[in-house]
Amino acid sequence: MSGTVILKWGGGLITRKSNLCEANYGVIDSLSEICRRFDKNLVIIHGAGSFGHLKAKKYRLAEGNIPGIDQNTGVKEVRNDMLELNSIVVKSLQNHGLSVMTYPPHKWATGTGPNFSGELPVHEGITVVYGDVVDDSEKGFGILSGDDLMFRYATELPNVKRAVFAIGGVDGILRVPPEHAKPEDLIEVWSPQMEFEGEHASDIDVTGGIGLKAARGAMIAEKGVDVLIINGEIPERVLSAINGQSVKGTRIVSGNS
Ligand code: IP8
Repeated sequence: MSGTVILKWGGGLITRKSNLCEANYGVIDSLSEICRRFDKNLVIIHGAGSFGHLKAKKYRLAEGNIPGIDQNTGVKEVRNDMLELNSIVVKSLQNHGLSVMTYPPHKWATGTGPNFSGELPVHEGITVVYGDVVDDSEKGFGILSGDDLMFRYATELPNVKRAVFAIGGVDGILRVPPEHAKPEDLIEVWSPQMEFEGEHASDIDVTGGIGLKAARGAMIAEKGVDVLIINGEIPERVLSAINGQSVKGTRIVSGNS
């Protein structure tokens, strides 16, 4: 097994985003089946979807500690809900016969954004980490997005073959919001100079939606790693993408290419 692929399972893909703590078991199992058919090391970074964003929003956790508001319950609940989603993901991978180790970020990472602190844990086989509520020396706590973990794993592990963001509901980055998009609105190659009207469900999401994926994708591409955003609801696309075969989706190139 030479090389590692870094794969995001988007929160909107593996959960039903507007229903609190509802996992999409069918999608999770189909992604696990794809991982079973893959012969390199994998780092899977899963998002939060309805196990993280709804309560994080309610308790304003992305803003850190707000004097006068009791956010402790929120921090505990979201950490527990994320552990539950994580265990659904890990069990599904294990049921497919895979060797998996998971490392909850609130136990090893501090700070938010791409420069968070902490040594990236890795397992020979499948490593699983996820977007989480982490401690922060200035704000008390904050939300570390899986997209920031993608950046660090893709650029700091040795011999990374590519980084793939598998998302729900769309084929990649679209020129217009998904509800207005036609097939020709898929941007096949995106660089940071290009504008798009990506949807960011800010009523639900406390991190950055597709815009954050595009931004972190460009930072990864800048370091010479191939980056793709694809529709994770179509399992064969995920397999082609992680194998480096041509696939429908958006390839991200750095601003310098
Ligand atoms: O869905 C967010 O992670 P993301 C983590 O990868 C929480 O941005 C707890 C909302």
